[in-house]
Amino acid sequence: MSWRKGIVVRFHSDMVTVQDLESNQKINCFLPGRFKLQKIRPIVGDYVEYSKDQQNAYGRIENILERKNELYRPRVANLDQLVLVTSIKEPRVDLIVVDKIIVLAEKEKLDVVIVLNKTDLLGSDEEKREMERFIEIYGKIYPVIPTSKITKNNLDILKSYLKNKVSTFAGPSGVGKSSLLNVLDPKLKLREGEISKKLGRGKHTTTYAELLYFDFGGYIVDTPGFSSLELRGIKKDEVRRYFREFLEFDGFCQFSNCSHTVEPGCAIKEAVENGQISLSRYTNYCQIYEEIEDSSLKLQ
Ligand SMILES: Nc1nc2c(ncn2[C@@H]2O[C@H](COP(=O)(O)OP(=O)(O)O)[C@@H](O)[C@H]2O)c(=O)[nH]1
Ligand SMILES: [Mg+2]
Ligand SMILES: [Zn+2]
Repeated sequence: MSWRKGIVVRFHSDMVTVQDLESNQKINCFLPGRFKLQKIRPIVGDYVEYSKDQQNAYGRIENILERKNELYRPRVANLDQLVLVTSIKEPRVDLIVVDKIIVLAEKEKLDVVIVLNKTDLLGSDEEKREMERFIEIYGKIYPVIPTSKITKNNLDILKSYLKNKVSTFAGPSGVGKSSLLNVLDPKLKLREGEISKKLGRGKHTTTYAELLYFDFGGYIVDTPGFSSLELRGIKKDEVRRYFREFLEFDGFCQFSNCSHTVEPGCAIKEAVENGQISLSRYTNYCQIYEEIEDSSLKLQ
C-alpha cells in the first residue's frame, strides 16, 4: 500500500484530520506511538505522508515532512503568505498598524499581499486621494488589491493570489476579513460583524487553528485577526531588514551598522529626501525602532 500526501487541517481528540492533496478528501488519521515517543507532534499546516487501506476507517500518519516555517499564534506550519486586510474608512486603519503587521510577516519570511477593502465607502475627493496615496506608498513594495464586498471589485485578482496557497488573513477587527472570505467562498460561512474577542470564543474556534479549504483550491487559517500575529520577539537592529525597500540601499550609509535614525551620511534618509522611499514608511520605521526596547514588538 503506497503512502499518500496530505496536509493536516485540524485535530480532534486523538485524531489528526488530513486532507489529501490530490483527492481533497478528508481522512482521520492516528499518530503511531513512535512519534509520541520521539515527542513529535504534527501541527496544522504540516505536510504528511499517510497510509490507509480499504478495511480501516482511519488512516495512519507515516511521516511528517520538514516545515518551511512555523507561526506560534495561531500554531500553524508552512504558511505561504499573509494577506493583510485594511481599510481607510470604518475603520480608518492607521498606517503604523499596517507597517507593524508587515514587519511581523517579513520576520517570518511570509509573502505579503495587501487588500484595501471597503473601497465602496470612499466617496469624497479627499477619501479617494487617500486611497491613491495608500497605493502609491505600498504598491511599489507589495501587491495592493482594492476590494469591496459591495461592488466585488478585484475579487478575481484576490482569488488568483489565494489559489493553491496556504494563507492567513491579518488586519484589525472590522476591516472585512470574514466578509471577504465569505464572498470568495460562500461555503465557508464565517461570522461577520463580530469583534475578534467574541470570535475567539465562537463555536468554530478551538485552541488549535484549523485550515479551511477554498472551493477553488487553497487553504486559509480559520482564526484571522490581529491577535493571531503575536510572533516571537523582534530586536531593534533587525527591523530595518523588514522594510523591504530599504534593502537596495544596504551598504551605502556612512556607518556600516547605521540604524537609519540619527546617524549622519545615512543613505536611507537621503532616499526619503529625494522621494525614493516614502516618508510615511520611514517615519513608521523610526517609531517601531524607538518602541522596541530590545524585547519584543507589541501591537497596541
Ligand atoms: N461597506 C462595506 N462594508 C463591509 C465591507 N466588508 C465588510 N463590511 C462590513 O464590515 C463589518 C465587519 O466585517 P467583518 O467581515 O466581520 O470584519 P472582520 O472583523 O475583519 O472579520 C460587517 O458589518 C461587514 O458587513 C465592504 O467591503 N464594504
Ligand atoms: Mg472576522
Ligand atoms: Zn542609514
